[in-house]
Amino acid sequence: MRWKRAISVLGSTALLLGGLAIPARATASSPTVTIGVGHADFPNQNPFQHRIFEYTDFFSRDVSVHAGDLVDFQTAPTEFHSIALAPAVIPLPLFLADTDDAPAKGSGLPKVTGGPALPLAFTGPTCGAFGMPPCTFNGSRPVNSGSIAGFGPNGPAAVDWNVQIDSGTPLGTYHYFCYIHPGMQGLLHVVDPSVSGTTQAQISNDSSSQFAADQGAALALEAADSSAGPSSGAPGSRTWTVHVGDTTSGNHVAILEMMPQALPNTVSGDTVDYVWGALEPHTVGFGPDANLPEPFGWDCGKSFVGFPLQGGPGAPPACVEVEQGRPEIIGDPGTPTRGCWSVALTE
Ligand SMILES: [Cu+2]
Repeated sequence: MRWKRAISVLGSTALLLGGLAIPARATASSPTVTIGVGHADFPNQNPFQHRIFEYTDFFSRDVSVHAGDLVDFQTAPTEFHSIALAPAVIPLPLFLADTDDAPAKGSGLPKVTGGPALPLAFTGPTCGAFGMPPCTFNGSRPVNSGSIAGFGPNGPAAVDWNVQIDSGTPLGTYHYFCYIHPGMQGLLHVVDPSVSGTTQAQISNDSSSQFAADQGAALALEAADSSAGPSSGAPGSRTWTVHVGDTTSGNHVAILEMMPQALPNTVSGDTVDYVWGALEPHTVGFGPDANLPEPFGWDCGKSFVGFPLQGGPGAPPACVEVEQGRPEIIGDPGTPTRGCWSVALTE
């Protein structure tokens, strides 16, 4: 028995948006500070080993600047996020429960349909990116990056998004966050000129500690999820558990991996429970890959128009259903936001 893929919305949207990726260096003027968006961890980000740690975290999470400063939110290579700086966190969901289709097979839970944050995840930057003037934040209105993928013209690269803190911005605490990853948040304090801002060295220090903690939590969770044995009972009556990705308790690392990656000791009659972790939608399919539907696409009622893996979703087809005022994007088939799906093994 084998399973071929667990495709996260992030991994697949990063692929979809590869063509929109923007070159790495964004501005002629130097940023006052650079805040990391996600983190490179190449030993644990290896698609050929079918395991990717996605760092849904800012490095660092608490930074002080002055009005007039330029802040560079720098997305790490291969990471994919949609970030904003705003007076308060805006909790827009990326997915909603699909209310007009039958529940997902296996889990019996609702399928998912695109939520109001999804367009942000598919729309490129309009300011602050390479070749564009910085976005301007004045303390009263949010500024959005749109989708930023950590890819340059020649492959994975750090990608900048620059925000000018307007000279008239009131002193106070503001929020940077990701529309895709609810746990990914930080505080930007605009402080009086008589008070020091955070130095880049301090940000690096804080980031090192955060990264060590995030990575440690992810490695521990991966080990725990990969080590579960079967339920008790005779071979042929046991239940095995496979984690379809997982998210660390602080929501700062999403593990994109089937855990364990292999179940060599299953026999006919055993059952495998596929358990979805929090916050990351995935699909489970049984290969070969060429026989599997695309993981995301347009819902046309009785049919499904999958997104191509490159070039983005494009315009919705004429057949698309409209749900809550939006063309319905759906994870297919049987993709719950979380839950459990059981497969009985037979010969
Ligand atoms: Cu994110």
